[in-house]
Amino acid sequence: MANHVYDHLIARHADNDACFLKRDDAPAISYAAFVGLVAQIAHVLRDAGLTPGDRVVVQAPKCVEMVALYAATLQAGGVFLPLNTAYKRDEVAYFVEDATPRIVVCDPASVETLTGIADRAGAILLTLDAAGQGTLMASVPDKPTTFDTVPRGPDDLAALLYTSGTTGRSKGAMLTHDNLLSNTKALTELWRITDADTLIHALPIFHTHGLFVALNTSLYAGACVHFMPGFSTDAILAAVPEATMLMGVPTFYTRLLADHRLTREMTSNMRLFVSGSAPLLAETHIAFTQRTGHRILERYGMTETNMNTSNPYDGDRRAGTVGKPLPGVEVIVTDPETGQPLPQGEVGMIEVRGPNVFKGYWQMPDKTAAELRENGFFITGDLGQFSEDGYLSIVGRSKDLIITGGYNVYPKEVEDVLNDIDGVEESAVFGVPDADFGEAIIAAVVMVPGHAPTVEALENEVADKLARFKHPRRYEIIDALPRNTMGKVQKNVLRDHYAGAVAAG
Ligand code: MLC
Ligand code: AMP
Repeated sequence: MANHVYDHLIARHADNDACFLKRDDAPAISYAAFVGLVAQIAHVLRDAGLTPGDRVVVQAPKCVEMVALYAATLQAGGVFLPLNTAYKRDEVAYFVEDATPRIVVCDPASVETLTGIADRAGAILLTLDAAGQGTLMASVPDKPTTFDTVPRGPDDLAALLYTSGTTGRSKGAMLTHDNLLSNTKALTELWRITDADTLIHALPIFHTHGLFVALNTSLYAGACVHFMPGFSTDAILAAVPEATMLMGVPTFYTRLLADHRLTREMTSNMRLFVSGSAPLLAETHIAFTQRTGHRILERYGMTETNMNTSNPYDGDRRAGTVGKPLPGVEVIVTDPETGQPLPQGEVGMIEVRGPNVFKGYWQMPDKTAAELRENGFFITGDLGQFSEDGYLSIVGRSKDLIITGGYNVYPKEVEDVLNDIDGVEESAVFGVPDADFGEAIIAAVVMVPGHAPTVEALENEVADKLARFKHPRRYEIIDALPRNTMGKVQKNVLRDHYAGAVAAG
């Protein structure tokens, strides 16, 4: 048996001397050199005890070696589990405990924090820093540049990506080799990605967008990737004249638009700008076209499903819509109460079925059963509507979720931390429109009379427990939360009342 993803994405490049990863501060890596590095790291993983199906948890800075670690995990038959570098100790501890990995790879700066966590899970701890150095790499130069690839079939797990849940505990989305490969093929074809492309890569590589959508398609097509450590307007504008593609979240586009150096002339070599992970405002889409002549191509996806829909490459890229279902993917809109399909034009729950849809949540059969129907449709929690000619618009979310700069934050997780603080009676966390991040987080907090902690104390506790992007940007201390007659907190009332509060400072 072959190795489904490795064979199609990596093995084919063994003799390809073309550029794979181009960097501003270091030499480029060719495809052939990358294949060799991947094999060397696969040896390290196997020597560290990795057996097929074992999880490899990685919380490391974005670097070439981390991309190679992803590919090496697949070649060695493992399951890749990347974590946001912003996650704090308690957050990482949960993922490691839940996923019981064989190997944990972290930044050397986090070793002290992670040693106990890895030990408790029985995992080996290795390190990898931003320069691509660490104990993971120590013996790499001594390893052979070929490795006997471990066979993996289409239905075997390739990755476990955690998504937060509305009810608290994060869920590990089990993604198979075919989930990744089928989506990679569909996107590469649809977006016409070839070995003549140069993609600007400024996204993090611990999420679906930067890891699978951007890197897998490039690997499949043999494209060159201009690999940046993170988002920088200056670096992107400097790269644009030589590049052909950019993939980003809407914040990328609003920030680029805010810079007068972005012009039609300087983007004339560009072929495609893709946006996703959060709603792109129609006004941003229109302003971008007016400035550059390019129509941003918006697509819609999720951790559980990879990409579901895309605006067309040829044809109308319609502002405010996420386009049409990808080839092989079925998208329906159903009545959220009954699950019955609704007539075209009505707003309802978006459900998705296809080879892109995950296998279920790691060790959570009840949650899987609640969201993944027996007939294969996944209930996304997004509310949408089809136009007469088949374009999907996302009009809201039934899940209590905030998306800030492309990162998902479930209010419940933040409220739990706040409610545990001595002197806090209760809290409600919600998002308000924000020009930079799309949504910004606000916490309305009700204190126990006579025991009120300071806002600084709230901030400190949240900072200790949660990644920075989950922190409320503003705290509103109020006497009581607004509730409806059923006793449910009316977040829409809070949202309406405090919209603009962040901008107003
Ligand atoms: C950084 N900060 C954020 C934040 N990113 N706060 C809220 N939301 C975010 N997204 C914090 C920083 O820690 C900093 O804190 C302050 O905000 C200002 O940071 P910055 O320097 O302006 O941020 P920057 O580093 O430039 O990052 C912004 C960003 C980044 C938008 C470039 O967040 C990003 O790359 N987002 C992409 C996320 C992504 O890949 N999503 C895909 C998920 S997959 P302080 O302490 O300095 O105030 C998915 C499926 C699909 O959704 O369909 O794709
Ligand atoms: P994640 O769980 O990080 O994979 O985030 C997935 C969610 O991001 C989806 O369920 C949507 O709510 C949202 N999303 C992704 N792409 C888009 C888009 N183009 N427009 C609006 N929302 C989007």
